[in-house]
Amino acid sequence: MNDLHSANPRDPDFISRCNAPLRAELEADYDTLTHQLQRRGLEIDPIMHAVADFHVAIPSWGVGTGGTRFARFPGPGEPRDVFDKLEDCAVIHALSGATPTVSLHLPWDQAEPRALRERASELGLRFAAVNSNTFQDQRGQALSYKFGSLTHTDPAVREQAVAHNIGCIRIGEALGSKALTLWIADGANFPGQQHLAYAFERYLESAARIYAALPADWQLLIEHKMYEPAFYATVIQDWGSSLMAAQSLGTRALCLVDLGHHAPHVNIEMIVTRLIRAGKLGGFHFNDSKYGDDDLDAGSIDPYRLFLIFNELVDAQWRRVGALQPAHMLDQSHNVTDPIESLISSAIELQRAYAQALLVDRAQLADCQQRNDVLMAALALKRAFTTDVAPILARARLERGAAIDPLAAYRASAYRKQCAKLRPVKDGSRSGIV
Ligand code: LRH
Ligand code: MN
Repeated sequence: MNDLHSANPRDPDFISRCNAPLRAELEADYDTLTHQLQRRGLEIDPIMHAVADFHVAIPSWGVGTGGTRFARFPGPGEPRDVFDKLEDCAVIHALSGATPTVSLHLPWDQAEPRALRERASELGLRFAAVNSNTFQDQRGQALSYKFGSLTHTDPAVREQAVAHNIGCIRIGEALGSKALTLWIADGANFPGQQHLAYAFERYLESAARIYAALPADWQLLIEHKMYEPAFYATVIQDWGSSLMAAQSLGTRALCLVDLGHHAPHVNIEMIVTRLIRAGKLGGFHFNDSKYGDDDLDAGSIDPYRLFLIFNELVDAQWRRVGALQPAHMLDQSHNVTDPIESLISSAIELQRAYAQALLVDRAQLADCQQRNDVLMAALALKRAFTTDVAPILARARLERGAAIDPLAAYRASAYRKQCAKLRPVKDGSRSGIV
């Protein structure tokens, strides 16, 4: 691989040069798995094609090094603006074959929409949901969001927040997005600080005005979060509040599940099943966590939980639950890894969980559940989860013209070193998530 140093990782020739020495081994492994699955009555190719069709959106705010309130340690070759971010997103997609869309955050990614759209299409990218931001005060902003935004007691602040969200929709329209993700930090740090019922009514009133501004083919994705930055009560604190809001707003208001926005040990796959039944599962922000909203790499802490979520999605497909097309997005903060490497491997971890969920023998599982054969029912899931589907994932990438070993190809290209030369270190903020 030595002659491959400082190559353009998006160059199809570079990728096929990286793949060449790996193809024979992949074919052999794929063949072995083909026979293993045939013995289980499973055809491998339809699963591989389903995995190849699985896509997840990249959060623009995830390609720069993330941080915490304590510190942020920027790495070399940090993206300087949204155009650098798009460049990096295109590298992730070229090597993984699984991330053709980018979810922008406004105003962090503010730029001329036509230029953004043109650059994105040059890079083979499209735009997923846009994210509004009324959890920070921007320079020159008239009214502060210190005590809330869409639920603030001052109608002028609510008006400002509604206008910002409508502005995001208009920019999103120009970019070709089809959804607005609405996460607000509104809440309280002290019992008594906020009227819990009235705050929710103010949310519904403000959100209804945002919903009314949605183009006919757009969705509003409501993102709940248990706590942070509010540490006593958050207005849209849980899936119940989110579902109540979505049901009151209208058919195109749906619920977005950020895996890190729940208390430890909460059964998120159960929440997913309930939202599917309500016809309100709009999408995911995939990540992983051990304690709070840690925004760690998807599948890095609890891959079985990720598998169980995809198991519910595949089960719903198997039960022919109609119109189930949740928007899959990653939402992570990469504080100690190269964000591009973390996003490539996280997209692959989602494909892994999906592939394993497609291996579950659902007829056998249903039979065990019906006969209360508890252990065999549990093992029906474990058998799928413990199947090494790596040949399916690599083959799906190859089918997509991507890299059999994307991380090795990324490192062989020395893209980060190239960025370090091209992108002078800007005096990054010493704390904060972006
Ligand atoms: C809130 C959140 C939300 C984004 C932000 C960057 O914790 O998950 O989705 O707006 O992270
Ligand atoms: Mn999120």
